[in-house]
Amino acid sequence: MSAIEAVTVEVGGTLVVDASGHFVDPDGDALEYAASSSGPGVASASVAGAEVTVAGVSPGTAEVTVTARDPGGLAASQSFTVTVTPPPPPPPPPPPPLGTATYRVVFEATWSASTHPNGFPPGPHFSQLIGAVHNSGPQFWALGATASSGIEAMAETGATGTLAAEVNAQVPGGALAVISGSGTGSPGTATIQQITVQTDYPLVTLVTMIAPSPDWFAGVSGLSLVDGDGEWIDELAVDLYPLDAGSDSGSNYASPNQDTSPKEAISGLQGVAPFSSAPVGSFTFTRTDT
Ligand SMILES: [Ca+2]
Ligand SMILES: [Ca+2]
Repeated sequence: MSAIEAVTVEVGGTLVVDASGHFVDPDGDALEYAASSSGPGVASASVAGAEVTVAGVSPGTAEVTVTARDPGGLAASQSFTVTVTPPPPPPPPPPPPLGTATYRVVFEATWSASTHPNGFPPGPHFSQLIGAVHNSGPQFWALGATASSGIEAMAETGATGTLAAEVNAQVPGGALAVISGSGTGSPGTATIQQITVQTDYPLVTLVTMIAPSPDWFAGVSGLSLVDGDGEWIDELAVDLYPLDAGSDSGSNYASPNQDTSPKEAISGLQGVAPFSSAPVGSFTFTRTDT
């Protein structure tokens, strides 16, 4: 009769020990086997014929005792140690699928004789909305930077073609798409019913000319629609303050064209005459695919 060797099994795993080779009946009688575990919370044991099945339940060690009994009731027992090891770590979760989200964009123009009373002009309006869905590669405008030809044209005349071409030059790789929308009288509202953003293109740039004006505009640059946890933001409202594109030197709403050459840096005009410190409008991005 040979001893049953110690065994090792993972949590959740099983193995089978054949007890028949470890017990011998001198009379050649068939033996009946039973098994019990000293720690069923660590390892359980069950028997089918002479096969003892050991199952790992939780990390630790337990003694499994196997008893063999002959028809006459004579019994013999032996024990073996079962070491239960932790299960292997689960594989890392797969990366999240490439996500998309859709948003409605509402531009609420609030530039008016009551919010900006100093010399408020007749015919106040904002030009057609123009911009891009993009990633951190391209930057279409920034405070302190020099306006591109597209930003200059937008801010001075409301034209959108040059800026759209600048965006399209970044597709694919830097930008996903041009986004555009109607203009509006001010006060007033313009809505872009749907823009689509992607995990790898989560940023929005969107601008509009303050009109009439020399080179003044409002908008956002590289606004992220993803929060700090990497989740799409459900709703994001951004106040818009007047900006100077640095490409025309007119100082009043109705100033004649005075090209600034070389261009100056794009700067903020909040609180700079003729503007008050109030915003000229806001963008509200509302997720529409949830
Ligand atoms: Ca200017
Ligand atoms: Ca100019």
